Amino acid sequence: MNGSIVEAAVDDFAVVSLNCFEPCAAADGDLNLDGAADGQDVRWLVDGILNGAAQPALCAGDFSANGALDLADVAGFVDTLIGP
Ligand SMILES: [Ca+2]
Ligand SMILES: [Ca+2]
Repeated sequence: MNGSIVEAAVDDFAVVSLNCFEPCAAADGDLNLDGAADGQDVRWLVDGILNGAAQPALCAGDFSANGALDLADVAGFVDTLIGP
């Protein structure tokens, strides 16, 4: 290139996908957001483990804090259901 100037420009682009996730607060087990962690949330946890889940259900059930509903969350969920 010996001193020559190369100019380039981007004149057209599109954002095809943008995911903005808020950090999760501590999981509370209330996956269906009805105000209580109870048996009604079991189906939501199972469905989330099998099929994935979006916020806020993901945050409510992600006891292992790894960003996904998985088997690692079951113990924390059960502890919440039967806890004091
Ligand atoms: Ca609930
Ligand atoms: Ca998890």
